[in-house]
Amino acid sequence: MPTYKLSYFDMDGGRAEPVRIAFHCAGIAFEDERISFPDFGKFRETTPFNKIPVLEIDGVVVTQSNAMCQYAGKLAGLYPTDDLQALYCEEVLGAIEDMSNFMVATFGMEGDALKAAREELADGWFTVYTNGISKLLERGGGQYFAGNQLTVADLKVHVMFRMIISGNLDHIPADFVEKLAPNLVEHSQRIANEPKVLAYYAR
Ligand SMILES: N[C@@H](CCC(=O)N[C@@H](CS)C(=O)NCC(=O)O)C(=O)O
Repeated sequence: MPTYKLSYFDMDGGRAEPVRIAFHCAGIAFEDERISFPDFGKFRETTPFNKIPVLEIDGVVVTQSNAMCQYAGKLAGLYPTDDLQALYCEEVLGAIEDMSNFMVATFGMEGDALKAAREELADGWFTVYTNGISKLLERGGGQYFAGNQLTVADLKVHVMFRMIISGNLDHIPADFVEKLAPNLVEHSQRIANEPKVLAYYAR
């Protein structure tokens, strides 16, 4: 069994969280290195693209959270074996990456500039992507995004949308998702109550 070390911010969310959950579901022990925000400046210089997460497998560093999702998802049985369903799964992972990038562009802003940027985000790209991801859930049958099973796509969507639904993203109304896509609110609650997800957070 290889040794795994996953390095990311010290938060139960973001790009590494679906990978952590998938490793846990696979029953794979990994070093869950949590980087504090003050330490990130130095740590990033040690990474290939100055970004996290990074995953070390037997000491060899790999990057790109969606690739990690696919890898850990396959080990955990949380990735479709059918090629078309795998394509659907990847599509969702990529769409959430796009959303992350739109959101991160507003980080570091303050005051009126933050308010204006977040309102533009809510009216613009977040509306487009929330509607689009809602339709992808319908395409999947309404319960899961791909293969009629829990996959890393559900985990990645859940991690993103539970944050938006929580209302903790300043200037994005807590009912933003409910108004546009109630099926994504139901999905988020359902994924939070999946036995595998409950077991991860109860660990
Ligand atoms: N495509 C990369 C993006 C990684 C990424 O942007 N990570 C953020 C944290 S979630 C980061 O390290 N940002 C630092 C920066 O852009 O300066 C992936 O999916 O892993």
